[in-house]
Amino acid sequence: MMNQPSAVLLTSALLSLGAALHHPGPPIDNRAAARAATNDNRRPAGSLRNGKLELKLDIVTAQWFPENDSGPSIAMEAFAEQGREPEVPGPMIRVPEGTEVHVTLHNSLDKEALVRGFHTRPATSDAGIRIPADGTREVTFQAGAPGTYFYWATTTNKPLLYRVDHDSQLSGAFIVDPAGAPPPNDRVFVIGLFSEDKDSAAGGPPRPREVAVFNGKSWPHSERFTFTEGDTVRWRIIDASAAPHPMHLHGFYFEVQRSGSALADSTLPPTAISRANTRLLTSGSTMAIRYVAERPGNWLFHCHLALHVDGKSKLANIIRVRPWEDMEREHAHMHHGINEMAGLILGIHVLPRGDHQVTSTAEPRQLRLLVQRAPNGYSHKPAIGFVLQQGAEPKKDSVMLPGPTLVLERGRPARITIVNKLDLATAVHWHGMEIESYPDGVAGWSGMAGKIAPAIEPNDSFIAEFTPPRAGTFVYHSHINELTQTNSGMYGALIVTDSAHPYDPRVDKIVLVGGAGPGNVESRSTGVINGVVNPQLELEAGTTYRLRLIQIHPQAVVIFRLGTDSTTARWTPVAKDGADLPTQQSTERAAWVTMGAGETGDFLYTPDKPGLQKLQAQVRIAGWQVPMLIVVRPKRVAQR
Ligand SMILES: [Cu+2]
Repeated sequence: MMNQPSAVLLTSALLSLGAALHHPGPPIDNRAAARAATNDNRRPAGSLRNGKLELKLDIVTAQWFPENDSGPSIAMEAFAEQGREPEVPGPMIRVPEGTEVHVTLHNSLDKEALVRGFHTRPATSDAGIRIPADGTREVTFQAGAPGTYFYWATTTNKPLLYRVDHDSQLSGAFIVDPAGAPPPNDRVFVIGLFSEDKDSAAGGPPRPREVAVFNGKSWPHSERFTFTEGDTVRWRIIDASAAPHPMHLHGFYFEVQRSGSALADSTLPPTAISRANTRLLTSGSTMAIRYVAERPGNWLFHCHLALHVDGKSKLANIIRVRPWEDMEREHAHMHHGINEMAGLILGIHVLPRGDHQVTSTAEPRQLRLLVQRAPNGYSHKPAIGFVLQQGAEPKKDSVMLPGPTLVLERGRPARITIVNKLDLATAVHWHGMEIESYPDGVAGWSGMAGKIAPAIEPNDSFIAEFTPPRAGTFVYHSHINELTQTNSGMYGALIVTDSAHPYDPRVDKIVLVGGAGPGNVESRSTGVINGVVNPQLELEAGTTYRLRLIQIHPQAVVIFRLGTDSTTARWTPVAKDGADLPTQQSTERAAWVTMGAGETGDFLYTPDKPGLQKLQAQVRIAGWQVPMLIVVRPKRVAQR
């Protein structure tokens, strides 16, 4: 799989920009005066009669408001259903299986548009339909097989992977429901990504800026949901953007039921790993997920790439092309709460059903975690990270890179005091843990009305109390300004044990990929494994090891491959995101896996003979890779 964010970066650096930006200001012409409505994908477009859908779509220019409805806006290209205002994302086509679809497409722009997605599913390719300026084309086709699909257009003649310009919101959901049943009670989300780099067009250094949206809106202006504990939620997510998005759900797992693309969609086979709290959605792919809102409180569903949830990824910062340092300075003084983030985030409130009693009477495990800064933690770059206090207070500049491995027991309460010794506010998220909302680590959000967790201000502390309900491989990390904080070292492995899941460092090997110093959009943080660029592991032939892979680099999609230069080893996945896999998904296979930020995976591996192996962690295009050298020793012969 490609590491698409760098493709975005590269492309945006090559784009030349002609369209006018408005903040606010007079519209360029009358077309630009039309305001793009936010489409929440609840209204099927067109008119459906006697098994036939009639739909008239126009491509127009419209003023898009990705944040506040009275906030900054920009002239974008958008789809409009005839007789209605333009919409971002485009009008949703939703029909039962067996429907004949007749679409009249008009292009009101003064340039050619290439439109894709108006064809029968499944399909193996789609040549698209070219519509000249002011041209009209008609197309009739059978909707085809049920699934989650989308249609989209480009006016810059780009493949989806490179479509980030003013045509980047020309996307619409296309849902085909099974025949003979009422449409399921679900919701549909189209992901959009607008990216621009003004300076490089003028020959200056690249300064790409991005705005990422769910159904046309960026957090905290995206939709929020209120469920009651125990409710089942069904969502369809469509990545119609040029980037991959590792989608993470706080508080509970989701089950991936279907996985697809613009062309085809299918249920997951029983052997495919389907349960996750983080799943990588690549550019152009779709997924249908289901989850039970199991515990009360405030939760998030969000992309785990830092830039797609960063408060600096706002339209105003694209329009003003502000230097990164300015944005950082402003960010540092922001009141930390939900406004500190922006982009691909959906808020979830779960109301309690009945009483909640804390049942465990076990003595809590007490830990004291300090968050500190080491000025030269990464040779020449400052590190921000954790240090575990054992006895006397650690030195002011001591930081563990990565953070200490925390080993907790399933069912035993943990009481972790986080002491913030930084001059920045912070918050710590126990990623993947099915715990109460209050200690979940989203400042200004976690908890419930009346008791919302604050950010941990400088010299302040926070006590996270929770009881891990499941044994497995998890990770903890900063949930504030991750480009700086998580990239700079605020991450560590979190292992929960029980009798069936012991943690024995002789056979349990943590492979933790994270950032190697502060990153930003102009220069991404490079990566390290277990805090170093040249990690080594010593194993013994014939012994079975549990490799606990954790990917928490917030700017990377990492491909792991274990083997020699010429051969790929075999391993057996046994857990994903901390949850054990069902037997039919836990089968031996070639030892490689792609992981987005926030994913973990446990793999059993038995080196069969002595020699050198390598576990390569590689990021395509972005240009860093970390090889972990594995020295396999001969099996020790038992002494007589
Ligand atoms: Cu993302």
